[in-house]
Amino acid sequence: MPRLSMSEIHPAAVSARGLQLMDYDRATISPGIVHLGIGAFHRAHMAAYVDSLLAKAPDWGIIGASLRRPDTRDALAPQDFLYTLAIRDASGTTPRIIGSIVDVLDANTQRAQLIETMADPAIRIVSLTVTEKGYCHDPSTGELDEEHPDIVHDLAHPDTPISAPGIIVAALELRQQRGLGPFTVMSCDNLPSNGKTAGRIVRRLAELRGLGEAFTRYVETVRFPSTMIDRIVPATTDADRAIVAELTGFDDAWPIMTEPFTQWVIEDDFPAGRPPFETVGAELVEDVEPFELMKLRMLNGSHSTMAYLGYLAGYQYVNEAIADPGILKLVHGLMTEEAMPTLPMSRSTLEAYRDQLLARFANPALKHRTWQIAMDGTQKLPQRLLGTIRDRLKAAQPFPRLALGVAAWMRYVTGIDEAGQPIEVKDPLATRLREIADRAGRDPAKLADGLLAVTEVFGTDLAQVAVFRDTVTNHLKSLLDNGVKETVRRLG
Ligand code: CS2
Repeated sequence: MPRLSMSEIHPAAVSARGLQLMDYDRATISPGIVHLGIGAFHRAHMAAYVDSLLAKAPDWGIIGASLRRPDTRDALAPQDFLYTLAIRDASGTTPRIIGSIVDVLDANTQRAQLIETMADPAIRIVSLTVTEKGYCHDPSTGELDEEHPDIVHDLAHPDTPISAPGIIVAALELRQQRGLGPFTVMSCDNLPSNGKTAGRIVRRLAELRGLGEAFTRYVETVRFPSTMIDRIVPATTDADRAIVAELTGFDDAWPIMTEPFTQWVIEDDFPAGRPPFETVGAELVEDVEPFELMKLRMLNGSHSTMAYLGYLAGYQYVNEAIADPGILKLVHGLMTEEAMPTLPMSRSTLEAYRDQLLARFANPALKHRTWQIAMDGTQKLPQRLLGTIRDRLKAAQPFPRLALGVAAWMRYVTGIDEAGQPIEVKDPLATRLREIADRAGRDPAKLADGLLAVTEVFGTDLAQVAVFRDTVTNHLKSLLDNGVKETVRRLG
């Protein structure tokens, strides 16, 4: 089977197989965007939008960069950076070849080239999907974590930065020295006010660099539009590779599997210019916050809750968890009774959004692992569950289902599932969580108190709120004594 690449694509043969191909001449594409964090999500989302607009705007190709591992570059380089996006639901799989990524750099071995590329006048946008932890911030406050090992490194070695904020600051420094205007920084991560958060972190790091007034003023002119990004993208497996090969007739080292749904809401604030995103389905708005809040609290809040409960109960995939009537009822209630009243949208908009989410979670073709979503809980809980809980507390309203989501995370980080099997808990704070869990054993009050003292997650306020602590502790006791299914059933 031929390896996917430009020379192997013969349009007639390809379209006979129902394979959707790019509608532009790839030789005419030049880069306008550097994207940090070229993982599966970006390749299913922004890269697909950009692919749809390159015929009209060929100077917005993407140069991707991996900050941690060279695996994406190694997989895509032999295939001219082309890859298959396979869109899946119960009715089947639709493959599409994406060509918007024109190069991928591996930051570890091509650091100087990456920073130099970002300082190229043709680059007008630097976008990011580096996950929550890539911002090196305190998730509960959203401020730069100045003690973060990557930040400490970048301050000591400013010319060889390893963090995303460090790389951005280094590139801005070069642009300023060369008399070039700044690029626009567009965060596409699931953080609250992701643009504002990115801006705060980059400005603080620039300040810590102590490069003087002129540089501080330059960095103040950088724009950081917020975005709400949405598409469910499970990690690719070997079984997926085989499905894609069968469908397309190509050997693709790294296809991406996703769902039909996609959404992108962007704050229109790009002084250095932007591609015509609005012509390919993105919504350009003045204020993205209401959309972001809706998505984080309803989609991601449900996702994390289902991930912890579902994993513990033995459900490998989200669609299996949501097929459990108890979990479905819980997630429906979490959205309707607890999250929706905290959101500024109309009731009918929120109900339609909820119903669409429940259908998306049930997509049987996606194979989205609960373990994947369970990852990095300390970085996710604040914006997915705790912000909603704070609003419920302020309004003197109950939050039993949100509290169960928090308790399920606590139960999950003990590292043993309900069948007594070890859980591979992936989290930047995993070691600390492990120590707290080991010290507490199966004592729910000790475990809850120990974890509530992790201020990066809970801030300094929540542990002091008796009703919050008690609700979480009671749920945790029930999870430990009775298991997930019984606890969910009792909640009704
Ligand atoms: C998920 C998200 O892995 C996770 O934590 O909740 O990646 C989710 O699939 C996306 O935000 C959907 O847009």
